[in-house]
Amino acid sequence: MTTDTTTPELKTVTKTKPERPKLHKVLLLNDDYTPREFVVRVLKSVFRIGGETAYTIMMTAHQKGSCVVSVYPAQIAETKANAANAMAEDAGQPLQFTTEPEE
Ligand code: TYC
Repeated sequence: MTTDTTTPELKTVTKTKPERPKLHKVLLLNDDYTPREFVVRVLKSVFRIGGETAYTIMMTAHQKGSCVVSVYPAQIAETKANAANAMAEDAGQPLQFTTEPEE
C-alpha cells in the first residue's frame, strides 16, 4: 500500500450574492403656498398612506422644511416622486417631492 503524499487540490469557490436593490428616500418639501389639504390628498393617493400618518408627515414638512415620506427601491422612489410632482403641477401647486439615496 502506498501513501498519497500529494496535497489535495484546493478550489476557490467564489459565490456572488445578488446585490440588494439600492433604496432611496422620497422627501416632501415645504412651501408657503400649497394648501395643507392638498398635500395630504397627494400623500394618501400616491403613497397609499393613511389619513393620520399623511397629516403628521405634512405637518412635519410644514414645521421642519422637509420630511421623509417613505423609502423604496430607487426606481419606485423615482416613479412615486414623479407621480406626486405631476399631481401638484396639474393642480397648479408649487408642491415638490425629491428623492435621495439612503445612507
Ligand atoms: N406650508 C403650507 C401652508 O402653510 C402647507 C404645506 C405643508 C406645504 C407641507 C407643503 O410639504 C408641504 N399652506
